[in-house]
Amino acid sequence: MVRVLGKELRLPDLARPQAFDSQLRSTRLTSQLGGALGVAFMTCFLTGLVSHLIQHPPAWFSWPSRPVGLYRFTQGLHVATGLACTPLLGAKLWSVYPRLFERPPLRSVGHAIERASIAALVAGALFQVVGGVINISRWYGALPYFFTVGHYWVAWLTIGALLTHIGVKLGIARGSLVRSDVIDHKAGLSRRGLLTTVAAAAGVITVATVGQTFSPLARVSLLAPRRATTGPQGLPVNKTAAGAAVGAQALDPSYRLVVAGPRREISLSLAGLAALGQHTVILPIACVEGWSASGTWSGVRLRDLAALVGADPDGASAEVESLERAGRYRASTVPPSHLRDGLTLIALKLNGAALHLDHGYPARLIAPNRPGVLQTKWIGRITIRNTGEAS
Ligand SMILES: Nc1nc2c(c(=O)[nH]1)N[C@H]1C(S)=C(S)[C@@H](COP(=O)(O)O)O[C@H]1N2
Ligand SMILES: [Mo]
Repeated sequence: MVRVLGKELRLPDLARPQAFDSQLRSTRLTSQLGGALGVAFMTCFLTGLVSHLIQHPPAWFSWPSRPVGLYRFTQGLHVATGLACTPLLGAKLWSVYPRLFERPPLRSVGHAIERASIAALVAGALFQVVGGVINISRWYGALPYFFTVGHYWVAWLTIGALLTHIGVKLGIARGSLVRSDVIDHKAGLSRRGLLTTVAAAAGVITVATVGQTFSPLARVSLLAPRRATTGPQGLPVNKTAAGAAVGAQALDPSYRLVVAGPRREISLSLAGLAALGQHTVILPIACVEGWSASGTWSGVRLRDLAALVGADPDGASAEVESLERAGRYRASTVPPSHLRDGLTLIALKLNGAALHLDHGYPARLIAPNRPGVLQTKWIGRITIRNTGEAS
């Protein structure tokens, strides 16, 4: 015997439609849950798409460098709405549980499409949430696919299934939302009670996550593996210098930053970099995994380096390469929108001291409104090209 939602059940009963029977089930409840899930899902999908486009920009796409914290917000929202889908999806599935046992299972082609879309939707949603949580927990080995590629394509599949499902159900849902069903619920939870519980669960999950980016909530953030203030110099570390195998080269006194441009190539020692005009900016690192943390960075403006090598500071892009030999995030491209922005620095200092080795010593990129994966650490070489696109 097990107790489920206040009822005594024998395990074999769970596979029967009566298993979780409840007076609360109604088309209206399912529609209300569906509406909330639809909003959370769409928000999650669109913010995820933005993040993908920034990292793999097609020719038509450009992302501005201001407001500086926009990506921090959209990506925080992506992770929070994704996690909030879990209780919503659970409740919605519960609300239609008996219908999974309908006979005949497929009545018509339309019915078959409808059921297939639900199966794809549920499978896709679970895949995304489970994969996302595993990725945030940095348990990368547990995933049999490369996370960002799988996550991206399954997102399209799932959203396709969602749109099919909405197309099929919209009429029914609309009708049920304007009408109010009469349910007799003398005992147990009311529909409002159930919806409040689900909303509370989604809220708790959100709070438990956003603390990794919003420090007043950090202490209650159980689902946030990274605290915004832990790590050297008060900032979390994603990949360490040891993990990237760059320690020896980064600490070598003969280190030079090579900057190549249309007119010349220069090679700067740390003293040479320090002799150039220094600027200080306050900018966040906003990791795709949802955590973010602000730091005070000082260093040389990338646009000043562009001018030094004969590129147009207002119409050039830069390829920034790490000393790291392999590794997916060893290089990034700075588009003209970010290169021309005076907040984009080759940072030498963080929070008043020389960069910690794990934060990218001797020099790292820090730019406004940009995912953490593109803030390249331990820079060895920068190649700047004119694009002909001036502001
Ligand atoms: N060369 C290199 N730079 C890198 C990475 C990396 O793996 N290699 N990781 C990136 C990621 S995913 C993030 S979130 C930020 C984190 O910067 P931090 O460790 O200084 O907080 O660094 C970025 N820069
Ligand atoms: Mo990251």
